[in-house]
Amino acid sequence: MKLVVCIVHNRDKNKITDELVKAGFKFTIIGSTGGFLREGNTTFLIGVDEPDLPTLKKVIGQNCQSREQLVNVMPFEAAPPGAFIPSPVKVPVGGAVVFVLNVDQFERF
Ligand code: 2BA
Repeated sequence: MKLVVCIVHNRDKNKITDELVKAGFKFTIIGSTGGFLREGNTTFLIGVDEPDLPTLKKVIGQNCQSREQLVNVMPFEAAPPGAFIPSPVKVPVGGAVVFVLNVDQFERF
């Protein structure tokens, strides 16, 4: 068994949730915050049998979009008075960041 940790943009949360349920996957949704943008994103924990992994990756890949977002590199409030404030830069955000971990044991009591 594998544990898939999948981080997506909040905008893709509902679509991915619907499609995962439709495809019969079991999962937990955690509200999370990206360390760089410090915006809310969504983390899925999905326990999956190894043969189902390719299907899962397909469902994730087909239901989250990569997009560009403008961000200020230095938060305005963190800049000292009179400091040069860099103009916003574009960073690619999403579609999904996926980690696949081995599961030593899975028990249900
Ligand atoms: P954030 O940390 O808020 O990052 C949002 C996007 O900002 C990233 O998209 C990336 O395009 C850009 N970015 C992140 N760190 C950067 C940096 N140091 N310099 C320049 N640009 C940077 P994604 O790579 O698609 O990541 C989306 C979210 O997935 C991240 O939100 C974070 O919550 C999570 N994530 C990504 N890589 C991770 C990792 N290695 N470990 C844990 N979480 C990760």
